[in-house]
Amino acid sequence: RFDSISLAPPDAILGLTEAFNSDPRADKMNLSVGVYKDAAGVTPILRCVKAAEQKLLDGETTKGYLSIDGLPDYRGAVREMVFGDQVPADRVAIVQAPGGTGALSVAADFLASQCSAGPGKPMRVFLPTPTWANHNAIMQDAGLAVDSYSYLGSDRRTLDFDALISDLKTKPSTGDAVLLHACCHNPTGVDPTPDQWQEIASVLSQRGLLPFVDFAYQGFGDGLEQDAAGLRTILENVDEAIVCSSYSKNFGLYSERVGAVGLVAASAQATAASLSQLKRCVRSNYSNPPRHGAAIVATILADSELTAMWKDELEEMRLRITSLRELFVAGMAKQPGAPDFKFLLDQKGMFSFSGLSPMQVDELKAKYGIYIVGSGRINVAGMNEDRMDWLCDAVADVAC
Ligand code: PLP
Ligand code: TYF
Repeated sequence: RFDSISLAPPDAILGLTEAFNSDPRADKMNLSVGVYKDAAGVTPILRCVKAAEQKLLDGETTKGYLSIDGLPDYRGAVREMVFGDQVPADRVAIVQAPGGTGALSVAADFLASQCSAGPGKPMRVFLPTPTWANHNAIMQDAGLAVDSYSYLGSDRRTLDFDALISDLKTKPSTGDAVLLHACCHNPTGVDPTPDQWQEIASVLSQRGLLPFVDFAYQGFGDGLEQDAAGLRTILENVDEAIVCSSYSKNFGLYSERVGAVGLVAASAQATAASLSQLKRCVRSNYSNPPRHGAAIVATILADSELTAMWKDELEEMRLRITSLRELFVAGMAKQPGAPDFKFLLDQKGMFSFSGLSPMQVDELKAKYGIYIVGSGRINVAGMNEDRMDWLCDAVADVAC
């Protein structure tokens, strides 16, 4: 009966944003949820998106259902962005999904229903420690067994690569999956170097482990192609992979729910069979995906002018985040007795582990209305040039 149901815990990140929204202080600052904010403090609609929407509005003739795997032009564009021409088209299946989260969920359902690590051995998914909190819930809800591998070092600011490799060599069995963040690791901002990707790829290949790649921040690290370099290295070494991509961040389409599952198989036949099973997972879940967000992405990427505009706008967001990192580090360096935050400059994407303790995080919220996730993860993209001195004074007040 419903009256025996207990309250579910709130989402640690989205729950903080609810608290932020109801905080009456005018000078509050949200450094929790991973959304980009411009210098005026708003999450903007990209100009290329507005232009594409105008085109769609003028040209759209039907609201009929999409096919189960989504809009063909969108799927083609995703294949090019994620896989380039590295894998022959007949070995890649792309399924449009509602956001990166929807993609992870479809992929997890697919793995849980179709894959095992041997007769009677359910597949396990190994997640980095730490990882995006939702990973655990999505995998478990799909019925996959979840385990972990080492990622962040005890300094909480660099990769413990020896521990990572040692875990990948010993913990998973052949046929298990290893979840990797393609770039801009959430929540740490710490990514492997090209040499480290090479070694990870070799271990995956030698041990027969499936790369399960979460690609939510393409273009926010070093650039669109550069951010795919780790994935390219993996795909040079293995003949099967599953990649969940999201266009929430790099097209600013958060609420439109645009993502995709990209599956690479060893043969055209295995690809076709896998695609049919991915479609079965979609069908029994939400039948077919929503059109609008995917149509925006497809419209932009089919038009060279809009594509150029998008690349400029994405680059502007990426470079601005880098400059916010620099301003914050420089601002903190001027604070007497403050911890050294230079390590933030080596980290990629929206997030960094700041090293702030849960107590310091609480104090920043109570005293200043600065909202940071309890782990100390900060969304650099929520900072603001004009208020950097104020932010640095506040952080120094709790951290010195
Ligand atoms: N994966 C990671 C690592 C993320 O940070 C996010 C953030 O939202 C997602 C997946 C999900 O993306 P989406 O908002 O497109 O569902
Ligand atoms: O980590 C983040 O902030 C983003 C946004 O349940 C997000 O990935 C956070 C929590 C969540 C869904 C999205």
